[in-house]
Amino acid sequence: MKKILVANRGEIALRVMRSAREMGIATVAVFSEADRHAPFVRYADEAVCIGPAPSSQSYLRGEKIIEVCRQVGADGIHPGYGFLSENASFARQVAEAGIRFIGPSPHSIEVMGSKLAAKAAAKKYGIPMVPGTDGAVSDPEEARRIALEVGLPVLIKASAGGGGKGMRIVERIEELDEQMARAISEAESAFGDGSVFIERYVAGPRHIEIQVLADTHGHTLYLFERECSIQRRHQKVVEEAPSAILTPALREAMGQSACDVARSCDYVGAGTVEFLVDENLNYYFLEMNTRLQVEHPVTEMITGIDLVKEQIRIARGEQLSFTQKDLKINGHALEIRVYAEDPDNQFLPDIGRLETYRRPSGPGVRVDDGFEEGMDIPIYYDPMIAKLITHGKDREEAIQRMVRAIDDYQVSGVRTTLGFCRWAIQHPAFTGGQFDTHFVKKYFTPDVLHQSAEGAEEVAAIAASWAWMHSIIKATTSQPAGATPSRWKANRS
Ligand code: MV4
Repeated sequence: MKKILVANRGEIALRVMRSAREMGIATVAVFSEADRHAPFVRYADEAVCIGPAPSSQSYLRGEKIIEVCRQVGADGIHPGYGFLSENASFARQVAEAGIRFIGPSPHSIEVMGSKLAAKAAAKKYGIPMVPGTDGAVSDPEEARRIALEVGLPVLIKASAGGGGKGMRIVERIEELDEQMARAISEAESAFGDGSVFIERYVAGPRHIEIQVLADTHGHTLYLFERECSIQRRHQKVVEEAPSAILTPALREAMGQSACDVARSCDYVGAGTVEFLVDENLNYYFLEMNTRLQVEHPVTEMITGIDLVKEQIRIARGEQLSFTQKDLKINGHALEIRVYAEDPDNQFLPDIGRLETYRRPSGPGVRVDDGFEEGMDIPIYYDPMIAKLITHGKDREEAIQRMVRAIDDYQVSGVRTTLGFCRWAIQHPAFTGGQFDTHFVKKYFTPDVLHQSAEGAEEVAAIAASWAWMHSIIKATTSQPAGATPSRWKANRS
């Protein structure tokens, strides 16, 4: 592979190109009109505009992207995450055009894209799964029998869903018929596939996922876990590796299960197997994501492995250069997602211009971002500004380092989730490792961001400066210049 086209934008496009460049591989960016001045476009060796801002007219145009590959002579495509990354027919078209798709086969994407097909494949390997139906359910009598057998509450899930889309909880048996009918019609209109299945509802679970790598020579191994329980409406907020609750034995069992899930669909490349873990440390297979994930950096920090380079090596047909025994966990890593969202206003996107944008740095701090000071955050895409990652010798150091890095981050012009993340990682439930997927729902209200000791100090300082300004205004009846407190400070807590 001599030239890779990155079919994505923002931080992940930049992150992929950096690894390609270190391997002596040329890079090609494709970009929309909204991203003309983005860092990833400038960083690439070549860049081609593929259409207007909306994704449907740019980043989702598979045929156009393959045509660009032909024009520039690219022999590989890295899809990043989102957009075309889990589109089996795109992966197939790429292969048919004689270009390497840096990812798994269309078959693997298809199997894992259907939750029912994924469960059927995993079942053959004896992977632990939540009790429930094996296949799609549409008959109300059968649904009733299963619900009573596994025990209420149950969850109705769409086979074509994922990431929480199309899920319905049923607490009482009288609600089952109606919820089934709704789930089926919703799945039909959202995914064009009305297949749903039923599982017992696991209350208060942790969401732990395992990173796997598989080469084309039959080697499959796991790069430990990522704890992703701190999420808000299925959007991850904080990710960490390793998880504070796994024992070495459980880690190994889950790792083996994850490798078996990968084998069950003949997986090749980097993938992630998601599990639920209940309060008794039972684990259950949920789904497999057949792409590089947003939170992959925490795995890179604790293993020292560059996952993008491994993806590229695997796509070139090389053998993995290490074995399971070679892999060790080194220290602890945290990632927070910095979104241009307003925690005071139901996390609505707060798009606008990054008036001030200064990254933290120093020992153990990594920032994966795709913006620069003065840039506008486009309304067309996900409002993630950056991923802030810290690494330390242990969990406590990683957390302290993250607090420091958040405090060193200077952003103004848009509201961000920095203060929200700062609150989350300092919460006693988080520092004590006692949390589940309901953490944000349980503990967060906007006022928690306005009552910290430091916040109180800032309010006092601002009040004092106002009093001082007033005394000047009274004395001189003229406006003082430059006395407005900087907005990044105001945004911080
Ligand atoms: C569940 C569950 C409880 N019991 N399945 C949500 C995303 C999708 N991957 C599966 N999800 C869940 N499946 C059973 N049988 C709870 C969730 C769930 C969840 C899972 C992972 C991370 C966050 C979550 C938030 C709410 C619900």
